[in-house]
Amino acid sequence: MIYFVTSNKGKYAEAQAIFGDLIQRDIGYAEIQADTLEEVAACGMKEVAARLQEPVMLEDAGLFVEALQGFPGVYSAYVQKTIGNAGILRLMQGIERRNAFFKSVVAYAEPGMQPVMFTGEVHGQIGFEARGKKGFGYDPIFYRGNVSLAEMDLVEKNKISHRAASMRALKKWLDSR
Ligand code: ITT
Repeated sequence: MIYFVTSNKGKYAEAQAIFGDLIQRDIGYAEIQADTLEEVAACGMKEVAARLQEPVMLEDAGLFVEALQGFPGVYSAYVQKTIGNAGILRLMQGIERRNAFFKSVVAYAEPGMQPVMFTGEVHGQIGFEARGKKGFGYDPIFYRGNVSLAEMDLVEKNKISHRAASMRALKKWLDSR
């Protein structure tokens, strides 16, 4: 049984659809200020692995907007909490280049084992308006074609998402041992 350390129910639901058996542990960990999601995840894993005696995974994700030089990137959680989706749409006013991607870095470790990490990305566009009620976070403003991630149900989102890609890679690695 794997413990998924996250405070985010949406993330947990998406991961559970891939792993089946999974236990959410909302125990928190320090998210360091760093330039990459990989550093944030690796540092979080060090802290979590020292506290838990079970197989454990955590995931750090971010939205990278091309015209904003990758912002909010590693600051995605803070930006979502502060200016939110409306703030991103405002920053993008008058900008035609709307390309953006989500990246997910999942870290996994068992007691006494060096952590492993897997990444996934989904590329799309920042829309001109927020649409949809499903998903969470930036989903309503992130589009694939004419459809926002918040208009997709979990099964559809899991066919294409950054998180589904990183977690499927981890699952494949676990299954192949
Ligand atoms: P943790 O407890 O797992 O850290 P979190 O919500 O803080 O939960 P992250 O730091 O990984 O997760 O996420 C950074 C921000 O990006 C946060 O505001 C999320 O809502 C948002 N985000 C992450 N994955 C997303 C997705 O699939 N769709 C939309 N927004 C997403």
